[in-house]
Amino acid sequence: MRRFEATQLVLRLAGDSPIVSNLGPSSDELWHAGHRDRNFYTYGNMGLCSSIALGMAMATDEQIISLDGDGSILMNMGTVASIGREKPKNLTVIVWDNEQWGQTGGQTSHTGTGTDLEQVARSCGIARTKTVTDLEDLEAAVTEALASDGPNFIVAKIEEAGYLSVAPVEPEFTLYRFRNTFVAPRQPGD
Ligand SMILES: Cc1ncc(C[n+]2csc(CCOP(=O)(O)OP(=O)(O)O)c2C)c(N)n1
Ligand SMILES: [Mg+2]
Repeated sequence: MRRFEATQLVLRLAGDSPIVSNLGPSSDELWHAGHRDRNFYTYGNMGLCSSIALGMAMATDEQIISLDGDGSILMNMGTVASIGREKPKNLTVIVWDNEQWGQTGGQTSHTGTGTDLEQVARSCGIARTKTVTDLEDLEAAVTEALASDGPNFIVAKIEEAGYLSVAPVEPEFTLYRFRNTFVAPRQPGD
C-alpha cells in the first residue's frame, strides 16, 4: 500500500474531522490529497504528532485522527502509554509504517527488525488495535474506528514510493486556520 493512496482514503473517510499529520511526506501528502483548514501539519517537531492529537482529543468531543510515522512514534513511545492511560474515546492513531526513517536516508527502523507497534499499543492498554497491509483492510479498520469508541491504534504497513513536492504551508498559518475552525467567527459589534 502506498502512503498517498492511503492518505486519500483516510481523508475521504474523515469527513470534517481534524487530522494531525507527521512531519515530512505524511504532511506533504495530506496537503496534496486535499488541503483543508482542519489539517494540522506538524512540520519539524518529530515525535509529537500523536501527542498533539491526544491533547486535541482531550479538549474536544470531535473525532481526532493522527497520521504518525513509525520512526517518530518510536522516538516518543511514551505518547502511546499516555494514550493508553487517558483512553480518549475520540482518538484514532494511524501509523504509516514504512519500517524506516525515510526522510533522513531510509535507515531501517526498529519496526523493520522486529518491534511490533500494535503490540506496544496493546501493552499500553489500548484495546482497539489493528495492523493492515492493503487499502481494503485500511478502509475497514478506519471506518470501524470512526464509528466506535476509541482510542484506536492502526498500524498501516507502507511501501515507500518516493516523495511528492513539499507542501507550501507555514506553521503559524496552520495554527491560525485550524483554531478558527473551532471558534465562531466574530460578528461586527462583538
Ligand atoms: C527531534 C528530531 N530528531 C531528528 C529529526 C530528523 N528527522 C526528521 S524526519 C526523521 C525520520 C522520521 O521517521 P518516520 O516518522 O518514520 O517518517 P518517514 O520519514 O519514514 O516518513 C528524522 C530522524 C527531527 N526532525 N527532529
Ligand atoms: Mg517511517
